Amino acid sequence: MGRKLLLEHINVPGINTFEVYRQKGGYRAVEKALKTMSPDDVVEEVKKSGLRGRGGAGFPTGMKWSFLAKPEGVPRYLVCNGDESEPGTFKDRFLMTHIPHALIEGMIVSSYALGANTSYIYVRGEMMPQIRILEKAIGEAKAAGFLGKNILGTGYDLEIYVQPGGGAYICGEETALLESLEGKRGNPRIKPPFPAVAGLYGCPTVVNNVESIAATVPIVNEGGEEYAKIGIDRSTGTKLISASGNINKPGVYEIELGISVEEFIYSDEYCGGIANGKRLKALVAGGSSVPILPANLVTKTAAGNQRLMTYESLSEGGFQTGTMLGSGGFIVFDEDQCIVRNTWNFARFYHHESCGQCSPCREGTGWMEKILHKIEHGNGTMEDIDLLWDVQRKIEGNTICPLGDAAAWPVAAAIRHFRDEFEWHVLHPEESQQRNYGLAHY
Ligand code: L3W
Ligand code: SF4
Repeated sequence: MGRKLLLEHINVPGINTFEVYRQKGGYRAVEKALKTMSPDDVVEEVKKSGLRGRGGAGFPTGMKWSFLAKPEGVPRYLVCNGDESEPGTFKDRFLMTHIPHALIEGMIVSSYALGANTSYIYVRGEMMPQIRILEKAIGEAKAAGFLGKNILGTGYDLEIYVQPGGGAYICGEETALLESLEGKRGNPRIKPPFPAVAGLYGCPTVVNNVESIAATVPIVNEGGEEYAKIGIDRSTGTKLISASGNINKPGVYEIELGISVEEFIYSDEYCGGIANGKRLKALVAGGSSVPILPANLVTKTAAGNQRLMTYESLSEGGFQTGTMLGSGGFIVFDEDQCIVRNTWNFARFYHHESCGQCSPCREGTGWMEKILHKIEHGNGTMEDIDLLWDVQRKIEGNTICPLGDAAAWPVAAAIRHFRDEFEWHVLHPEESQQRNYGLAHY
């Protein structure tokens, strides 16, 4: 049984309340940080922990924090990215729903470390229940003296506000999120400058994912070095994985980074194997934005190494034969899945969610959706497959924000590994038109 740092008490009745969370040792990290550590001490522990951003990019959290500019007399902000919308990803919603004080406690510790006196939690607009849960948790923490003026008599002041999101996937891109928080349309900004230098209202800002912020609690409690003992290589600590698709036990699991992909899929502790006794066909390991892996590359890499649930192992082989841990949106496809249909479904999503600022993304996502739809419905030609390849190549690397890449990568990987399935649709138009299955649920 792997160690649980975030979900240890998830099954304790009432753990969503301040009282029970506190009985289980909650808010110890706030007491420890504010009373016995300087803000720089907290940053140091996070650096030692090796924690990497849990939203998708895996950027080292301590390093991001140390980039925060500190000009005299200018406020600094911590913004929590709770705009979870990546297809296949639902771990932040789970955390916010069931153990909201883990996030509030992490917000206090992290805000203290960064010298922020006003912090925001930007929550996906559709998640109204979670917004209410967080507001209740903030009220409880404030009533107990953990928020507001002069927290625990230490002289540190902090207010946390919950902001409902603008209802678009792109608002989860950090600079679009900041625009949206400022009351504008959520269009991504060109980076640099990074938010750490010019973020919310032009002030230095750190934007971190829900899970990253919650992870600072065990890091402060146990120390960065202890946290770093879990995991392998530069993949330290635990990670929440949203598991879905054709598995026996879909859900949110906390894993120790470094367990094998095989164990995660087949053991009863996690996914419990492929549903209905079917065979594995493919895996999307880190949300819809990452390359799909065919079955022969899921449990072993192309070099014959065991594939592990780490940033490094999942990306071994680059995009030719590897994928990414991403946001941990783990979607398992069985033998009945139609890769073309699933790829079209992803492409449709990115086309709908493109903000339209850059033409390669605005136009290219539309073309990819149309071509995939044509092929999947039995109206495509062999040239369409090449055209699709061409379009995705012209998007990648040519856009303001990563949404363009995220739309291109799954299409590229699907053609790379499953070209025969695209060709099958071209060669079997009538059967293609009749097919009414093969779309995963996630
Ligand atoms: C200061 C520098 N800061 C980098 C910071 C930067 C950001 C972080 C990572 O995209 C990915 C995307 C999705 N000085 C810095 C610096 N930073 N250099 O580091 O930045 P970046 O640009 O690598 O990534 P990102 O813009 O954060 C995130 C992928 O995640 N994804 C999607 C996830 C969606 C969700 C969701 O719905 N919740 O998580 C899944 O794989 O495609 O590639 O903070 O400022 N020199
Ligand atoms: Fe908008 Fe797409 Fe350009 Fe991102 S890549 S800024 S979503 S058009």
